[in-house]
Amino acid sequence: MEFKNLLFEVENGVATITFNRPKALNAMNSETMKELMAAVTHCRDNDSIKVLILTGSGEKAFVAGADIAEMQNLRPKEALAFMELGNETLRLLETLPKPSLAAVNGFALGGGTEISMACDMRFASETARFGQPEILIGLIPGWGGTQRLARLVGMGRAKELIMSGEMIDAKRAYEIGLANRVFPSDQLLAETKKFAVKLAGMPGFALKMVKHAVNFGYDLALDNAIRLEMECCAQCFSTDDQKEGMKAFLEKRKPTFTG
Ligand code: CO8
Repeated sequence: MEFKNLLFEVENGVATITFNRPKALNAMNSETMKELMAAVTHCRDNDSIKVLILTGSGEKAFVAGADIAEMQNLRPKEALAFMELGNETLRLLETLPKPSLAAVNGFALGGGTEISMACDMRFASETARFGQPEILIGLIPGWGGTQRLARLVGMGRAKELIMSGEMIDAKRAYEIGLANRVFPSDQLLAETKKFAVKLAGMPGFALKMVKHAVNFGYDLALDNAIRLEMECCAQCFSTDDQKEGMKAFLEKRKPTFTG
């Protein structure tokens, strides 16, 4: 797929979307957000793509937020339309029925942290910086930051970050559960791809069920959430991969999953 502000490649069942506006530190304007929606839709609809990685081009930034130049003169109604575009895209990403990994290679600020939080996991370089600095320009997060950050790191830490606008480094992000893993900068993409290829070889339907149960169970009452988990687990028993996985275990050999 060809885009103006994104690079897109697929290798070994892993699609990599690279935000590519390095002069603006990969800030998200509406054009880039529309391209992201098209790229994620393609990943959803293409069975040969098993896992998605999002990263940023250049040394410095994953995504330094929504494009402030584009936003500065918006009226509330226009701002709302930009928020709806962003949130529709991030919800599509969050509910993608396959795993998604953010390889955070530098600044992930405002909309950048928000995009990373719509992914299933965040792998960070040692030079990564996370933050929700909207307050410093008279705003609050608008692409789900108040909600996803609180769910990931707890309300107190989310309010601390959002109210102060302070950035945190990769080490702190790891400590509070925002980053899953931290790597030296020159190893980030290779390590993320290695992990993605590992997931690409796993039983795809079971991965889809993991994601569905965690995402949609999270906001349910515990009894209903456990019922949802049971239904997801039961459905795995209708797959070839479950038969193969258990047969291989009993025959003491490695399984060959077909997805
Ligand atoms: N938007 C537009 N341009 C940007 C952005 C951005 N978010 N971030 C950086 N740039 C541009 C700079 O303007 C500069 O351009 P130029 O070279 O033409 O002057 C270039 O990128 C390089 O940036 P700096 O010179 O500032 O680089 P530094 O190394 O000095 O600083 C920082 C790097 C700290 C990342 C700094 O650029 C910065 O603070 N950027 C803004 C971060 C920010 O506030 N992000 C949040 C934006 S708001 C948001 O994301 C809300 C999302 C949802 C709301 C939707 C509402 C409608």
